[in-house]
Amino acid sequence: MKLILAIINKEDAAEVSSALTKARFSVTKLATQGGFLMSGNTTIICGTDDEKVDAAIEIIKEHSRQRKEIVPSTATYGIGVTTSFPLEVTVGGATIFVLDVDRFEKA
Ligand code: 2BA
Repeated sequence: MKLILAIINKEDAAEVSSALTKARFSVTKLATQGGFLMSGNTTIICGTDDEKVDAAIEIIKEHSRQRKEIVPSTATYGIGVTTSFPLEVTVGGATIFVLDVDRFEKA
């Protein structure tokens, strides 16, 4: 068995989760925050059989869009002047980790 952790944009979360559920995967959604942008994203947890991992990842990819986010950035020059300028960052579609599950029980 494997555990899929997929970090996705919170705007895609409902669509990804319902597509996985429709395909009979069990899903838990966590409200999370990215360390770089410090903005909310969603982490989907999905435990599934090894042979179904690729199908779950396909569904996640299909429903996660890449987005451009603008973040404020600053630069300091030798003369002691600091200016701020917008920096464009490409986020997502999905950042996916697949972990081995040693034991799974429902008590
Ligand atoms: P954030 O940490 O808020 O990062 C948002 C986007 O900012 C990233 O998109 C990447 O394009 C950029 N970025 C992140 N760290 C950076 C840095 N140190 N310098 C320059 N640019 C940086 P994604 O790579 O698509 O990541 C989206 C979200 O997925 C991340 O949100 C984070 O919550 C998570 N994530 C990505 N890689 C991860 C990893 N290796 N471990 C844990 N979480 C990860």
